[in-house]
Amino acid sequence: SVIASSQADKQIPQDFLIGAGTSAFQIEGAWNEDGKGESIWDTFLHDKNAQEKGDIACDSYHKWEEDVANAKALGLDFYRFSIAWTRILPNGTLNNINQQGIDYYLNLIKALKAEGIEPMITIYHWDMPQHIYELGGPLNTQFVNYFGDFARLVYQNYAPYVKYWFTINEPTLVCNGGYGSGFMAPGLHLIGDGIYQCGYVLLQAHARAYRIYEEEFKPLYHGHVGLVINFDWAEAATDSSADLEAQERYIEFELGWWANPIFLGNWPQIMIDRIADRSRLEGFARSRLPEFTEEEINYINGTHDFFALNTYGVGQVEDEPEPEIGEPSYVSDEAVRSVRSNEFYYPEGLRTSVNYINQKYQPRGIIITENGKGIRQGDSLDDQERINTIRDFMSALVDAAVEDGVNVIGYSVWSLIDNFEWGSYESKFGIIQVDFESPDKTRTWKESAKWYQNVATTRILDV
Ligand code: GBH
Repeated sequence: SVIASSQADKQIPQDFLIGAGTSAFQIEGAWNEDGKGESIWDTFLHDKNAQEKGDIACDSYHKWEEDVANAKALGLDFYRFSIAWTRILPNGTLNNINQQGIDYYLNLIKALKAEGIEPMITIYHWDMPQHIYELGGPLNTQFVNYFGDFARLVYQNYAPYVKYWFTINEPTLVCNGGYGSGFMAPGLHLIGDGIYQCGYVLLQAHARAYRIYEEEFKPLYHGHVGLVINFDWAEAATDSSADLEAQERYIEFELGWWANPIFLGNWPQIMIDRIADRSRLEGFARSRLPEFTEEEINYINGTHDFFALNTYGVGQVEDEPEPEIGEPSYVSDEAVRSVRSNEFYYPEGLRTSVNYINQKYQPRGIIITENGKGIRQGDSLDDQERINTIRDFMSALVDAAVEDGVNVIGYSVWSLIDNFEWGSYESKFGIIQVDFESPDKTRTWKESAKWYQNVATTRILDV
């Protein structure tokens, strides 16, 4: 406001980067144009003849210049987007390189740089080539080679322009969503074992992409590489020892599953022990959680230049009495109950979360790569609820940076524009509205976009 800023206003540190994110499958459309191959998300939605597909989405394949113009007008420091593997390698392998796909991202990157916006690239945001899936996807350790080849090609083309690289977005969603509970592509239900094999391979794939950059590109370009982990902090429902232990299991199964091998060297002992014990009681010959060799541990350990966190809320957990031996499942291995309460809105929990991560993993820096608000019904241009969420989480993050001295690299809102929310267009996350009914997918700023622009340009948070 024009009136002097209130005492509660928070100054955002000068080196704290402010950005917005999207992913290829969620915005690009053009699913079969200019030589693009099929991904598991194309086939998953086509096969079940889904009503809402990603074939056109926001049509950003054609409208990317408008997206860049919006990012510029918002005053963003960076824009995080992903590369569609099938656009540059139609069958996922190096024997068929699609120059038109390479050029698409090169144009996007150069346009961003020309506007002074830092491009940040997610190498893999879930749209696996169908062919790679048919070869076993992340259930086959060959995936590590294919992913490494793809990552190297991406670096070869874009490394001169890009300083922040994310190898894989949210391995939990890849493995649990795609191979565990199966609500995401490729829709397999292997929640007792496939989910862990997927994790075993993805961690090695991430490490391969990290090591390739470290050895072949870092000496020249000095960029930063890391994995993106999604994790919502949760408080224990009570301070009973049972609930506190449940909180610990929750943290280890959700966060430690990925962060421990990368930052500390192996999976959390509690995961190793619980899955081994339950596997034995279930009659398995060995633990459903694969065992890393010494060599694999050393290869994965240390593959981080920062900690990238996607976070959408703060929850509450309580003890789940030891589940009976029956169907093997990640859910019973974890044995945690989420307390569902609409009254529990506790964005300050992000400050706790970031401090916890900082102390335990000692990353070189922490970046929030995604945070935002999904609104299903009634999302309008007047989206005060979204503004409140973004403001409160940013405020907790700024506190962690300024009050607690955590090295926070920045914050990215999800999402720059409304997009395909992995199954439907119902849940909106954009600060910019997309009219999916209109042939040209008209973009219109919501109130949250105006608010975010103000934050990005004044660097003051009006809490
Ligand atoms: C991320 O998934 C993905 O990286 C991204 O592609 C996706 O679009 C985004 O989150 C939003 O879902 O704000 O209360 O509605 C993480 C899994 C599941 C997290 C749905 C957010 C909704 C929380 N997401 N959840 S709410």
